[in-house]
Amino acid sequence: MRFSTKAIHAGQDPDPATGSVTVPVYLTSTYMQLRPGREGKYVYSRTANPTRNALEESLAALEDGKVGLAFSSGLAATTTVLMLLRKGDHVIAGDDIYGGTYRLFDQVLRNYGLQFTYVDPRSPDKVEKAVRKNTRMIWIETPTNPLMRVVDIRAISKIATKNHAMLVVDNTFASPYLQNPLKLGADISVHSTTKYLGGHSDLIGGAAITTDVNVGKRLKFLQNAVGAVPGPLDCWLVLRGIKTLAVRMDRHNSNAKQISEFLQKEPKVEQVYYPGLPDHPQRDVVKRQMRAYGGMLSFELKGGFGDCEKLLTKLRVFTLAESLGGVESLVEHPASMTHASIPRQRRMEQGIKDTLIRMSVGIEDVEDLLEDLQRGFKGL
Ligand code: P1T
Repeated sequence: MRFSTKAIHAGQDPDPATGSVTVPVYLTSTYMQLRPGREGKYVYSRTANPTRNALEESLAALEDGKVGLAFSSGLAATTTVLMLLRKGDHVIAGDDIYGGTYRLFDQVLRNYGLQFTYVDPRSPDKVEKAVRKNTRMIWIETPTNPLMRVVDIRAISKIATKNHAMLVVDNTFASPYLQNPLKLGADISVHSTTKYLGGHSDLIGGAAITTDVNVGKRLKFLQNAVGAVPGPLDCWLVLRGIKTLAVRMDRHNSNAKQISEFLQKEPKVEQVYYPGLPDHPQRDVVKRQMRAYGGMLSFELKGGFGDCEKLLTKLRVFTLAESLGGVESLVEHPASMTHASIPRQRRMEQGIKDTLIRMSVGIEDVEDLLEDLQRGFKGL
């Protein structure tokens, strides 16, 4: 089956009991057993739930993986994946990642004896040089949050394989419609399903998908043992979102492309970061590993923070809010919002300046978005 068909049908056969065309929401915590000690297919909803199972099958199909697992948030998926490691293990992580992921690594998991080195993964040499004897995992995002840098998944996967480390790719920004890390050599693809997969800014969820059955078994064990599972209603909402993922992404893509071109021409804009622009520095990698470019972009404003604040509060169709990947357009200020948990010095070194603005371009009529921006820039 091709992507759009899988998105509607994988894991979502009509309900055998009733013929219901959509997967029922199994709002139950526990299941009647016929005899003690002999477990039926379902026992307890932390371990398995039919609505969650449907979502997990769908996620596996979308990423061409063997095992898909759903979690209560993107960070819950990340935490559980990191629990594949042991005290003393070393992780090489990309230096431009979601602020919350950095906070989890640096302020939580480091206290449990995991070691982290941050490198710019656009340079495979730097990743290779950071490998230690105890390196067990390489963690990258691509495109990155918020600078839209692109990492060559295949090149990094070669380094991971050579050094017996797992490669994990946070595929949230691209979604499985635009990029499939497992096909490019990654071991695990992670998502915040809060974003494009859910698609309507109405839930918090996460996912981890792998082609490696043994890794999948261990992750399933951890999913139950750690317990960061989503409720059935949230699973159902993600499943419903997934059905329209392909059509939404096409529109996100075309709207973001037009907005990136508008911003490039706007005199108050210093620099636009969008993988769909011909002058994106990793254009060749983009072309190799992404089907299209998505709805996320960021840009540097000329002037100071005052101008940023003015613009962000003048927009009417774009909503000032964290998060991304929903049908509505959002705009935010990484330095004070999504990436505020990264120390300022470090943020500056990475290029997340106080004048950086990030947009999640929605699927509204692009003319309304462009008019909103024209109005916003007027008088800056
Ligand atoms: O919010 P949660 O569902 O826990 O997902 C965390 C997460 C993981 N990975 C990436 C690439 C993300 O962007 C996020 C969450 N990001 C935002 C809330 C944001 O506005 O960037």
